[in-house]
Amino acid sequence: MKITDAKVFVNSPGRNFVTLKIYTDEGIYGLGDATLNGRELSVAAYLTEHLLPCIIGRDPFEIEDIWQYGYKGAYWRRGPVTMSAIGAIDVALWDLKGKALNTPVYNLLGGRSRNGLLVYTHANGKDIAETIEKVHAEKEKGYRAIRIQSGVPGLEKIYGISKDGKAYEPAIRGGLPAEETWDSSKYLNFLPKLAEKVRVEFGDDLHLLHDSHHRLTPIEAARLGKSLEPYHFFWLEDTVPAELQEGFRIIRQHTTTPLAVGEVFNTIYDCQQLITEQLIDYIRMTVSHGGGLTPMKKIAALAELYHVKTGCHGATDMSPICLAACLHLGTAINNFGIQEHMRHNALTDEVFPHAYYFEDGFLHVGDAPGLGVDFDEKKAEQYPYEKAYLPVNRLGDGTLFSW
Ligand code: CS2
Ligand code: MG
Repeated sequence: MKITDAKVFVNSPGRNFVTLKIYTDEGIYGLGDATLNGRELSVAAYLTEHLLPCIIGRDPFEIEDIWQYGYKGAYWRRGPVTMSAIGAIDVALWDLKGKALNTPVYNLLGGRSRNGLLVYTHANGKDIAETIEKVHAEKEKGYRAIRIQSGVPGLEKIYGISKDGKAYEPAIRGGLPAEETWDSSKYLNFLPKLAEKVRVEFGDDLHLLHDSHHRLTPIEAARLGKSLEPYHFFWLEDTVPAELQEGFRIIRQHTTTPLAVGEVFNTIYDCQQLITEQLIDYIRMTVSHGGGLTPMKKIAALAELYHVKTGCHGATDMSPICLAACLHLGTAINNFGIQEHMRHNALTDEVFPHAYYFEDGFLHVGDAPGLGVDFDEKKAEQYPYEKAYLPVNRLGDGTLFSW
């Protein structure tokens, strides 16, 4: 079998997505997700201008070699744009191979290790009362694990909370990045109050998660982790930007609250120390931004040696192709932890019909050959791409801060 063509589709069925389709001389095609929220056109260009010409004529079964070619062949390595481009090709080739062999991708990764994958969804409220309402609503849908985010008194806009009551979508269309403000002390004083109220309302069995979205120092994260211990969170996510991996030693020294990090990582080098020093409990890297299934199965294998489980990022700014790839990985590996399931809207699901399904708090990957996702090009092209920026964040005195 030979790769005969490859096309990149940039459009906006529900939100901006970049989709890669790789064609072969046997009529089978593979799909990859090349979406990088706020930087979509960079990945599209990296694919069309640089990588895709190099794979035409290649045998699509040579997945490892094609991955190494993408990673080492450019001389310049790593980074979210590069790794999302390589990841899209990699996932498309796994999809292709599964279809050619008429088997689901998880069978190519070691076979089924579990029936369903525990998932968590989001409950975002402008205040504690609304957050509790949203938790009730998500629990009603069958979720056993729910991420809670709330407005913080005194902070006008904050990550995770949409103003208009719709599902939270951080990428804002038109114009330049919106500016949000932050105050860590208000946040640190408030969060334990939210946690206590939610735990009292829902009891001990519901898994609670929270995302600090890269905004704390290690000692602030240590304080927050300690303050949440009475409410036994499933995890506290992205407490500290993790370029300084050893910074997590400070958090670890002070708290038993489990730590998750890594949705902005794109290679094993971003998390090697965090894993081998057991500074985290869950690695949040997702398949599309992490360079594809080829590296992600290696990262999961390393993590398994150090009691670290997977907790793949699965927000709506990754397409159903990426979510399906995470589900196939999570179905096969032993150290699966939990999968984020921020449900796509109906239009996105229409353009990306898929075999996976939600039932009673778990996502089931289905048994379709390949990834079990398709892409309706005709319908997608009715929704043209419109540039959208993620917000930027400033402290009250104007200091530029992590968003
Ligand atoms: C968040 C994401 O889902 C999460 O854990 O961190 O929603 C993140 O803000 C977006 O993926 C950014 O594009
Ligand atoms: Mg996050």
